[in-house]
Amino acid sequence: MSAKTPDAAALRCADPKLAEATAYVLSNPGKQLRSRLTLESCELIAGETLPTAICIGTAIEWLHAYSLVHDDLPAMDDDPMRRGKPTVHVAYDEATAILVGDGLQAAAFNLIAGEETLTAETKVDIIALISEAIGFGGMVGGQALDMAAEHQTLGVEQLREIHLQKTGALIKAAILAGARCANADKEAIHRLGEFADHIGLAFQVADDVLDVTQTTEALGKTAGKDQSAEKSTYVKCLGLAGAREEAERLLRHGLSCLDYFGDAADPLRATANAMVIRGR
Ligand code: GRG
Repeated sequence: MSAKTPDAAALRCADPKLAEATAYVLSNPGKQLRSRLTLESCELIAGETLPTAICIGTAIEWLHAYSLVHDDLPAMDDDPMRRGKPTVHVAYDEATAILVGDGLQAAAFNLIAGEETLTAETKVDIIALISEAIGFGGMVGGQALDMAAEHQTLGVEQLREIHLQKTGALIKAAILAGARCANADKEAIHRLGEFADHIGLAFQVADDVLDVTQTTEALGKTAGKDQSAEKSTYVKCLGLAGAREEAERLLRHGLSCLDYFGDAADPLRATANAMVIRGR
């Protein structure tokens, strides 16, 4: 079972251009790694994929899509390509891209709020968990720190601080929300949280490596962007071989957190491996 293909019609948007631009984003959903993590983490705890996890995974994908649309804007990364197609501000215009992102963020929380299979208490917990992860102390704050770090060379500890927030927080929320909707106990949440922190960082390190080793065609977004924008990356800090080693070290540590769950965590192990060992 997988997350629902997000359907723009269900978002009830009366403006044809905004509706079309939203459909343009949602019809090209990317790898859907975060919703896969939500479903697998739910399945690990509940022994099956609950419909609730499909709803939460879909909402997480909408939030991720919003972050990419805004990240690509001229005021941020100013990127013309995403998922192999022109970015929203290129295919439409900048105002439309801002509104698509804003609308997707609201729609994601509305989707969870309306989910009938969740109790009110679990909904509030999950909405609190996800909103904290994408806000000032998470994805948005991490994005600001990352932008402020351009033209600098940061150390591994500073990069860790930034990317636990910018990239890691939503990945962690995806994993923990899947476990929370299955009523995971404190120990399971603790183990999954530590797994998530390491996998989120390893994913970012792998992304930095791919930026310098892959073509624009293979990535579906502009290759070499980190260097041209003078981003502070793991490759800049550690060199290519050092960054690869760091990704593997983080992956190993993350996977060790799953030992507690035995074979039941195999799907999560496979996803973690796929997230870090990409395009080599
Ligand atoms: C603008 C609010 C705001 C936040 C932006 C997540 C983010 C913060 C920016 C994305 C920049 C980036 C390329 C980060 C590296 C890790 C990452 C999120 C890669 C893209 O995720 P994938 O590979 O993409 O899962 P797909 O397209 O497969 O969904």
